Amino acid sequence: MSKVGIIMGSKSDLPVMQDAIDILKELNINTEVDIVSAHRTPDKMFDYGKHAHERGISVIIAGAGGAAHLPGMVASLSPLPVIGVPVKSSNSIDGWDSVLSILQMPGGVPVATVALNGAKNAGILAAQIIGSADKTVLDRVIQYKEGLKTKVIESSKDLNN
Ligand code: RP5
Repeated sequence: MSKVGIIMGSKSDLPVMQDAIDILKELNINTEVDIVSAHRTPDKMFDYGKHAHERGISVIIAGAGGAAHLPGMVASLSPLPVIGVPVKSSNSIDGWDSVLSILQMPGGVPVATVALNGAKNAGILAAQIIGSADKTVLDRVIQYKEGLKTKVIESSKDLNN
């Protein structure tokens, strides 16, 4: 079964990245979570980027903050789709540094960048990528979206009660 690899530059990113772990658990998709720092463990990052696809990982979610080089560097090393999560970390000035470090990739090396701290959407996007080739996962995504619709309809009913 497909797995999503979730990596982050530091354990301090975990409170944000937990949203990706949680939504993928809810969608019943296996994850492999690790800390991989582009700057502090560059050899581990190279190894991860080169070999993740060989052990059943089909999408990578990479979160980092500040000078956030992890998603882009992993995208340069891996044939897998990489979803980048900009984190508003302690070394981030205002979040824009994290966003732009991940977003502005050169042609040929895409990183699908979600919103600042948008790890939940990264998880959903990873599920949708897997779901495009796996009917069981696609059905779970459809159900999840139905749930979103129901919640909005229910909350608007509450307004007039
Ligand atoms: C980045 O630096 C990490 O992804 C994290 O967002 C930020 C701060 O890391 P720590 O100093 O908290 O370990 O590389």
